[in-house]
Amino acid sequence: MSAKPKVIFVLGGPGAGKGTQCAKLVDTYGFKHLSAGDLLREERGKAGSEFSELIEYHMTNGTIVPVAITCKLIEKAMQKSAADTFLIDGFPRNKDNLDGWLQEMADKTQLLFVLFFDCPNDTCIKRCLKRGAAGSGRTDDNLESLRKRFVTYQDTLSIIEYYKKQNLVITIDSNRSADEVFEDVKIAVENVKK
Ligand code: UP5
Ligand code: MG
Repeated sequence: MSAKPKVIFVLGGPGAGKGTQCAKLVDTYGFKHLSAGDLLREERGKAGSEFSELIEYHMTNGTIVPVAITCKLIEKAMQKSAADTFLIDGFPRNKDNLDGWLQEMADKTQLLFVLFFDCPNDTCIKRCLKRGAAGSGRTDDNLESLRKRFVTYQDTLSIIEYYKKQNLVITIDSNRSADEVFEDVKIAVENVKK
C-alpha cells in the first residue's frame, strides 16, 4: 500500500501572502500547491458548472462555500497529482470546513503542520487593493468585499487555535518583504524535515 499523501495547511488573512509563499515553496521543495480559492474560481468559470453562481455569491460576500464542494475539488486535484506533499492554501477556514475535512480527508492524508502567516489587517487590505487596482480581475479585491472577508476571517482564527492545541502551527510574521518572509518559511520547513 502506498503512503498517504502529506498535507501542509497554509492559513492567514486575505492578502497575508499565502499564495506568494506557496509559489516559493513549490520552486524550492517541489510541493504541489492547491489553493482552495483558485480551485473554486476555476470551478466557477467552468461552463455548465452547477456551482458557479453559489461560488460567485460567497466570494463576493467574503463568506465560505459549503465544504462538500471545496473538499471534493481538493480531493480531485490531489488524485490528479503524483506529488507526495500538498500545500493546501486557504483551507480549512471555519468549523464547517474543518468538520468536512476531518470526515472525508483526514484519514486519507497525513497532516504535517499548519503554516500560519500572521499579518496586520491594514497591510493585508493595502496589498489586496493594490492587486485589484493592478487588474487582478478578482471580484473580491475591493474595499466592500475585503471588509466582509475580514469578518469571516475571525472564524479561521479558531481553526488555527484548534491546531495550535495539537502543536501543529508554525506562525510566521508576513508583514515583511516576501523574500524575508520566505527565509523564515525555509527554516520552518527544514526543521520539520529533520
Ligand atoms: N504580496 C504578497 N506577499 C507580499 C509581501 N510580503 N510584501 C508585499 N506584497 C506582498 O498576496 C496578495 C497580494 O499581496 C499580491 O498582490 C502579492 O503580490 C502581494 P497573496 O500571496 O495572493 O496573498 P493570499 O494570502 O494568497 O491572498 P488571497 O487574496 O488569495 O487570500 P484569501 O484568503 O482572501 O483568498 P482565497 O483565494 O483563499 O479565497 C477567496 C474566497 O474564496 C474566500 O473569501 C471565500 O469566499 C472563498 N473560499 C471558500 O469559500 N472556501 C475555501 O476553502 C477557500 C476560499
Ligand atoms: Mg491566495
